[in-house]
Amino acid sequence: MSQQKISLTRYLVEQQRADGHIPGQLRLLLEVVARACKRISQAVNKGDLGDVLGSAESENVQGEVQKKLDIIANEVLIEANEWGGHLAAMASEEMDSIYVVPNRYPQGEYLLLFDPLDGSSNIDVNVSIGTIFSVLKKPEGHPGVQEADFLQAGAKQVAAGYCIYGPQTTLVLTVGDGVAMFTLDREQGSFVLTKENIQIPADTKEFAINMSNMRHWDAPVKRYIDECLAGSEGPRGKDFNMRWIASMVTDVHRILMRGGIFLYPWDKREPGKPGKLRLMYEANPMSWLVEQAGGMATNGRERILDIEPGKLHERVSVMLGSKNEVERVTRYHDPL
Ligand code: P6P
Repeated sequence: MSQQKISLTRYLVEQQRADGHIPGQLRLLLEVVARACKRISQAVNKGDLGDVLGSAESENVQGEVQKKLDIIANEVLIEANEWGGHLAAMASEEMDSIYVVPNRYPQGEYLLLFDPLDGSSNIDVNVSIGTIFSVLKKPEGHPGVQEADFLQAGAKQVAAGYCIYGPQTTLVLTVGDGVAMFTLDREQGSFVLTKENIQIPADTKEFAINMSNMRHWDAPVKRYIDECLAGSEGPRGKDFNMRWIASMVTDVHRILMRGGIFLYPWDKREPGKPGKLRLMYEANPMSWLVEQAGGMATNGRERILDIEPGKLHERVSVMLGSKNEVERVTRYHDPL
């Protein structure tokens, strides 16, 4: 008999049953996010056949030109999540401030943060992109919700994941009990468990970094990459391969599937910024997934999940993936 397909709902119910690992409201939240990702996948897959490509002629809080699909994905996530009663508020890369659930709906105990469509520079050239999401609990002890309630270290997340819109539409998720992957079965219209307990190999021969920024890097990152480039004749004694898709969700997915190290370090192009990537809804969810899969994630000096955020759209330097490689590049930043 063919192996029984386990749906996302069944997986979450069984996790919930296992000593109440997932409270009912969190399970509902994750199912709603998954349904929203299915809708985003449909919009992404339209391409030129739908009025979804190209620029929206607007900028987001980061000062980046928004693609039409950035805005569509953001709206899909807001509309899907605002009425269910599981959320108090949402935060998005595409919105300057938090979105508080309107009074016409019940407010819940969770906070949802997301990059609705990461890697959007790839949309118009048909390269994989994705949605990244992070879930926190709203702090107790005061009525209502404000931006400060979101400013929690990544170690406080209760769920994190992404959905990658590529050759397959795949949802990757952790609730603190390992990393599971669900592939969208378009005939059934549901996500089906296809991998669980994903583990990142501790060693790798593959690094991901935007090499065009090399002259702007700090010395420890330059040393690490130079040693990789020196290959088997150099101090590492082995040859390395390089990948850079310019879509964090896709580069991280590859690392979860076969190992590797992803780096987007601080560089001197904008010395006042700690890095390009955002802490709350890119680095934190990806770092938790990587740690749950046996990998490591630092900003070169400290564990990303320990960073106490000062503002919602805070940026951070990111080095994550195969544990032994991240340990090495982190050690180069702080020689004993
Ligand atoms: P660059 C996409 O815009 C993103 O935020 C990440 O998904 C990706 O890793 C990075 O920026 C790519 O940046 O400077 O190489 O275009």
